[in-house]
Amino acid sequence: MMSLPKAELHLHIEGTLEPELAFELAARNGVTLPYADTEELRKAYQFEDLQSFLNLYYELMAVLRTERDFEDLANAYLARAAAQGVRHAEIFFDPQAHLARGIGMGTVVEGLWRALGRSEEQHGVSTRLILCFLRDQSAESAMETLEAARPYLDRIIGVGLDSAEVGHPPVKFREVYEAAAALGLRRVAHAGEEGPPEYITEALDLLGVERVDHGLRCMEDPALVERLVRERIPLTLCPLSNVRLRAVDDLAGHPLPAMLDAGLVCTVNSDDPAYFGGYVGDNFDAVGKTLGLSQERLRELARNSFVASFLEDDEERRAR
Ligand code: ES4
Ligand code: ZN
Repeated sequence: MMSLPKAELHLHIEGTLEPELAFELAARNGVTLPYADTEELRKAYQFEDLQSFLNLYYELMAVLRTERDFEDLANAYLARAAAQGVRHAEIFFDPQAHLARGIGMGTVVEGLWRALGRSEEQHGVSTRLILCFLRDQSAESAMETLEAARPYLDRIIGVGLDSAEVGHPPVKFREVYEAAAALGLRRVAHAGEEGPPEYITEALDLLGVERVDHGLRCMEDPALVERLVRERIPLTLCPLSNVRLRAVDDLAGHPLPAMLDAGLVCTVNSDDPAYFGGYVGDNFDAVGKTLGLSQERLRELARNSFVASFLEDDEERRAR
């Protein structure tokens, strides 16, 4: 399923930082990592839950310092994505994690843009950027971040919400999502990864999201499933992420087949591929093999990824 044309809609660019590149950037920037080498670092990729992953994810960001670093990061992702059949990528980034380290919004966006701006030509992958707010930081900090992004909004299609979910319900970010909507930004949010189904409902009703990232736990609430089907709200699922962060016991027990049978608009994505053992084609292969999905089902997932994207109809036709 590597060659099947697909769009990737749930991808954290900081989560594409492979150990080799992390060490290369550390050396280039004079940053010391608390791991001897890539092998020792890889051994730290055993996660208990979302938070244990986030701790390492934020720690390794220390190596990302210059525009060139962000460019190299994005370029490496786009090359790997292209090799797995990705034709279009809507890419999350976490500016607050960089602003907190003294790295400006301009460094992050301009750096990513150096790679994204030539991606269609170089890799055959069209791109969009989605700015994510860290939900475990304050609503005020999110509003300041949106303000800091104002000069770059021509390069940002929408906003998202990520990081530690439980205890940080969508309602906390109602005002900043209203402000984002007033600026013409599209809206998505992580909900129902570790958090309860109520967070999915809140993200729809209070934040006005058009897509739900993960949304896995909707399956606990049949009325919510019915609503998501009726309103054709796409879910951006990340099967290998769910296994590694223990949102499911194992891949064989992943609810994706039941979700497709229920009529949900599901897409398959990689989330943080450097950490979770696979890029998006690997996720397709894994669900195809382990969940026994038919070719028709896999094609449906790929088709959904374009329908659920923020591409205009004519761009969508050209991409798939
Ligand atoms: C994330 Cl898997 C996941 N969930 C929530 N926030 C995140 N940030 C990066 N990866
Ligand atoms: Zn995610």
